[in-house]
Formats: sequence, C-alpha cells, structure tokens
Amino acid sequence: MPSRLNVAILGHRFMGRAHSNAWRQVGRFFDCPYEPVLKVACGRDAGPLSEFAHRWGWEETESDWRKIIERKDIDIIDIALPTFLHAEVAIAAAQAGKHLFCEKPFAINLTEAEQMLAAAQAAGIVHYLNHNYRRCPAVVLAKKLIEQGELGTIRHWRGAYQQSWLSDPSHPLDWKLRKEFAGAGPLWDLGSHALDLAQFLAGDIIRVVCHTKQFVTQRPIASNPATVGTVDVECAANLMFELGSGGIGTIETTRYATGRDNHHTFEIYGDGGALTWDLEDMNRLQFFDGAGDQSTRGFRSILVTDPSHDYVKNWWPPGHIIGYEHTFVHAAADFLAAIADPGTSSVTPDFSDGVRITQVLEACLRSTSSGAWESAT
Ligand code: SOE
Repeated sequence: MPSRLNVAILGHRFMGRAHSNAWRQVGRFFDCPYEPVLKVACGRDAGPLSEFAHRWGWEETESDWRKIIERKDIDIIDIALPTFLHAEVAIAAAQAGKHLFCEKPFAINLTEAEQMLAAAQAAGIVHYLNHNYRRCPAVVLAKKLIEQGELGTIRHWRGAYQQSWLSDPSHPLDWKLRKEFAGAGPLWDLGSHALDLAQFLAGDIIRVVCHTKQFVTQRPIASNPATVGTVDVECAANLMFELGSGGIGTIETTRYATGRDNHHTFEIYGDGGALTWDLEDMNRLQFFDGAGDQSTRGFRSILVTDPSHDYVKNWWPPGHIIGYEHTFVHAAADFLAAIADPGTSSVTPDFSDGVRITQVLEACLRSTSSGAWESAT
C-alpha cells in the first residue's frame, strides 16, 4: 500500500472539480508511489464549498488558505484559483515546502511568474503547471513523431483556441474579463495553452506580433444585472510568431467563435510530413507521411487508443476513447511520480515553462501597443 500524501485544494469551481476527479481517480488507474488524500478544500463561499467537499470527499474545509499552508500535515497545494491569486499562494506554499500543482495561466505578469519560479526552485519542491493538453495521448504521439524526424524541419505552425461562451452579450462580467484578475482575455486564458503546445512540439518562440480586438465592452454585473461593468481585456487576439528553429506560425484565440465550444487545434507542416489535431476529437491525430508511397499519399487518421501509447494502457482496450478529464489524471500520476523520484522523473510543464509562456504573452501585449514585432526571449 503506497504511503499517503495530503492534498489541499484552493478553489472549487470548474478546475476544482477536474482536479478533485484526478486526485480521486489516479490511484485507481495508475500504480502511484503515493496515495493522494483529499484532505482540505479551501474557498470563500461556505455553502458551495461545503457541498463541493462533500461531493468529492474532501475531509475538511477551510476559508483561510494561509492556515492550510502553515499546517505540517499538508504535502501538496493544488492551486485551482483565478490567475491573480496564483503568485501570492504559490510563493508562500513553496516557502513552506509544499509541492505545487498549479492551474494555468501561470501568472498575471512576468514579474510574478519569475518570483514564483524562484521560490519553487529555492524550496526544491516539485512544481507543475497544468497545461494538461500535453497529456492527451495523441499529443504525446505527435511529440514522438516529431522527435523521430517524421516531419523533418518544421516550417509552419497553425494553431487556434476558439470558444463561444461570450457570444451571448448577456453573459455577466466575470473575473476572466478583467485584466487585474486575469492578466488579459483569451490571449492569456486560451493562448497560454496554445503557446504551450506550440513550444512543446515546435520549439521556442523568439518573436511575435499580435493584434487584439474588443467586440463587447460592457457586461451586466452578476450580483446586480441592472448594472453593467467594463470589460478591460481583449475579446480576441491573433498572433504571428517566429520559431528559433526558423519556422513561422499563427495562433488565433477567441471566446466569440459561435459554434466552437472548446476548439483547440494545431496544424504542423514540415518538409517531411505534417500533423493536425483537434481537442474536440482529441483521440485522433492526422498524420501525413511525406516519405510514404506517393501513389497512396494522404493524411491518415490515427485513433490513438492502442495500449502501446503513453497512458492508454492504464484505461481501456483499443477504441474505447478517453476524454478531457483523463488528461488531469495523467498529470496527477506524473506529478506523484516526480515527488517520489525527483532525481529522475520531473513533471513538465513546470514553473520554468510558465515563465517562458509568460514571456511570450507579455511580448504579445507589447506588440498590441507598438504594432510591431517584439522579441519573446
Ligand atoms: C476557458 O473557458 C477554459 O476553462 C480554460 O480556462 C481551461 O484551461 C480549458 O481547459 C477549458 O476552457
């Protein structure tokens, strides 16, 4: 029976549920060196917090996160909070020696991102940044095909992360629509994911140019819909970038793409082949093998459910597809393994990746002001 590690989660909304499911499921499907104990759930709203803790089996609830960090019996702090709260919590938790499982976007600015990384490195803790899409088996296969040279030299990256939940002008003003809380709009929320995959698969981005647009500038205040508040972040952001390897790319981000619910996609074109992937069909990877028989050339659709692929053998037989929530379970498994054996298994993306992504994001913001290309290194 593996020894136990006590987890405390800060936040109990969408990500709180996805993370709770991961901590609850990981030991049932993976041979983990530790059993995660759902010890404390922390939040401000006592009623919803209590219901969340009961539903997911968190043993205790707490409204003051600092009291949790002071506890010697807490081993892992799971940050499932709005972005503006990440730095203060992560720095204090690192200084208290807690391992960190932190939601994206990493931080609201580069200064805080660098402070978070420094605190984590100084503390020698395991620090993970939950860009969970790296742990879709199809994305892992894409990484392997690229590393095996199947695409040759990457010339083009074409990415998009399109949602539609703000197409309704009556959607209230929430924290994701305020710069002080979110860093920016879809550029931070969705672009951080898209940039993580671009850099994970195609390498470092060295310079960017970015265009943003506001469509809706006022939205009703949820607590008093008769009043409105100001949206001070972009509604959409389109960026172009150059890779250190010489390739070029584009990424589109929006939450106004009517009909697109969670449409995170990439297309990668090399001089030897190509790959495309769509989160809304996340188990499939489209692969064009440039070295294949020219008479039968074409994109082939790989259903990435064979047990030979990473993570898949822990779930179901071929063809029994997995979903969004499984990527969080994969992350929890790798995170626990990294705690057990920090010398050999590290878990990425980590806070250093978070700094890199934030560097690129801030270069995008500078470009929206300058109208020019900006260095991202
Ligand atoms: C945005 O709507 C969002 O919730 C992101 O914040 C998450 O990271 C993504 O996984 C789903 O969409």
